[in-house]
Amino acid sequence: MSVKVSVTICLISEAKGGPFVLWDDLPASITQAASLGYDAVELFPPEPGALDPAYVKELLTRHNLAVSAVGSGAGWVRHKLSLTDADAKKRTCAKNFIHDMIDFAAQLSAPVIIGSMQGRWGVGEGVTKVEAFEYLAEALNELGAHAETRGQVLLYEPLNRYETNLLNTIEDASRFLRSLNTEAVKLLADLFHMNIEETDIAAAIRRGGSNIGHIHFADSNRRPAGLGHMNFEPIVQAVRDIGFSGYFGAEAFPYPDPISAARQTVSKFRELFA
Ligand code: LER
Ligand code: MN
Repeated sequence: MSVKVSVTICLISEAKGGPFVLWDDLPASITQAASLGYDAVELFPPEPGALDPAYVKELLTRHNLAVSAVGSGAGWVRHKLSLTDADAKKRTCAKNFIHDMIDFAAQLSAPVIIGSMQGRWGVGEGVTKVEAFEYLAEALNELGAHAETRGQVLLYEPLNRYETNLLNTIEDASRFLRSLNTEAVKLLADLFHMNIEETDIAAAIRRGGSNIGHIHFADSNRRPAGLGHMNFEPIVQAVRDIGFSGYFGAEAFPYPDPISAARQTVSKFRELFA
């Protein structure tokens, strides 16, 4: 099995300006992804019930595409729901949102990503570090077990320090995942966050090893791969060395425009994995 490439399609109007390649129009974006030679699309729906899975499946089948992953970021950007909220009711709403997103994604044979919904700890948040990690562990244990009943894993994404103070590196996140009582939670290694937080991105990928379930593919400046100063060759070698056979999901700014960004990414991917 070889590494595959997917492209993000964002359907969340509140996320405008975010690092997603294709936007708004699902059928047109799926047609574009297929015509550019992508293997899959990564979907960011505004709600778990926003899309009819049968309709999405029909579009995908027509274009011979898979879904690489489904993002849960709408829970944060639309509803300000976080798994580490001080308020127990809001934590339950956050878990329910992701639970329902897992059910939606499973119908498309895809895992769900927990990124911005992980939240943060601090005085301003009304949550101590110990409490936040307790809440996060409890949520990942429950949601990981739920994903497993749907034949899926759950993808936990370490983010850079400007987005969370929970877990910023692959090593810290790997250690945390080992403390859970489920093995269904895997890591999402986002090269943009790693470029900020890791000492050596390739070494971090080797350390993450088989715990890495998905990779977000962007350059150092979060522009499409090839438009920044990321040194991709050692990263690609590390990905090969760990036997990764998942997706490089293009999560980058639509720079200079969505179609050019999608074209640039797929051409850089083909060059790197030729
Ligand atoms: C989500 O995949 C991500 O990387 C976050 O930075 C989005 O806020
Ligand atoms: Mn990401």
